Amino acid sequence: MMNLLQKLESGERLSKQEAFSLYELDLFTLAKFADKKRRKLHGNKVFFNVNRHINPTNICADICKFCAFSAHRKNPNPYLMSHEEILKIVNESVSHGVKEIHIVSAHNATSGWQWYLEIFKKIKAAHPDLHVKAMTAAEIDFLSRHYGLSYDDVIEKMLEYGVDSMPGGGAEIFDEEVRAKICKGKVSSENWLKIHKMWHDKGKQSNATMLFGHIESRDNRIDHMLRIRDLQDETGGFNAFIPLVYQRENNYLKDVKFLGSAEILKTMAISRLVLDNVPHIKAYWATSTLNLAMIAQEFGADDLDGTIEKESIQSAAGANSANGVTLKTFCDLIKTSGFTPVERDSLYNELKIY
Ligand code: V47
Repeated sequence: MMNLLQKLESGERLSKQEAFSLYELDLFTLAKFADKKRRKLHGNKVFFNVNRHINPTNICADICKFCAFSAHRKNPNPYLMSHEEILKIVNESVSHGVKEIHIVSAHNATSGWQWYLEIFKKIKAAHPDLHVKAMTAAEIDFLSRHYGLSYDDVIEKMLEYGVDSMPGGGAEIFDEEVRAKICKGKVSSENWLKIHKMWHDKGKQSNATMLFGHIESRDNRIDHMLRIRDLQDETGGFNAFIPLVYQRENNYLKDVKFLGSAEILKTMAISRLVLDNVPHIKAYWATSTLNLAMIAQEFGADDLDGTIEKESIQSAAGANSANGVTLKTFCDLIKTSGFTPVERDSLYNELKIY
């Protein structure tokens, strides 16, 4: 333990063994070192962007037990947006200042791959400067398997049609045993990492998520972070790591206890300490609540995601995020917490300091 504390003090890289012992430290020791690291990287800044989430279909060929978004027995409300509907939302969003569109869909086996990909070309034709963050590795894997395309075919089409960066969804928990229990049949951990590597190798950036607070162990979380750290050493393509707090309503994962706030904050701090090569740790307020996401800024996180405007995945499972948050609320909260609000673009270039 002494050696671990010394390493945390000096800011040196933690060995895998040391990473696995971090949860044994108390919250405030972890906070002290995570905050030190966060301040060294980002000072007093809290980053956010002005974005809009769109989830164009909830019809899904997969059955992830944690998911309340896809149309199923507990959510018998299938929908598939037309490109016109999607464009209308994009146009409205851009007209009031949205700079990033974040598009994530379920795995629709009847819409055709063209429906998934051609929308990006239409969005870019109308708004060449709008950042399109779209297509999780899970969607790429689904299109590849279902429509007989290689990963490279899908990725090349994403590039051709105007996807700027990839979101971090679909990672869940990499441990294969847990994965088989919560989302059997979905993209494997190995392929999730392979797809992000392929994307990074094209000179593009992405994020990485981790869904926690369900049936996984603390060791599973550390293992997840270390797999991200290894890939990041190779490619350097991840912008942000996003620990997503599991929401428990309207789904098929039974007997899951509420995760305490201290455990959430410990996990944020540990993410900052283990992922020494990932620039940003995002406290995604839609899953942690806005207040805890703000407190997480003192425990290693430096980002809140964005204003979102409309959110369908986490809110379906009980989160209070359906209608986003205003820019003013963000700025007020960040300032009253003693931080500096920094509006960023999707690749973390600073746009405005409030
Ligand atoms: O991968 C599904 C998660 C993710 C639940 O890259 C749930 O900037 C909690 O990846 N409780 C999609 N989470 C959202 C996502 C994301 C969000 C914000 C920013 C970025 C980014 C990416 O939603 C899925 C899954 O892990 N999810 N169900 C649930 N019950």
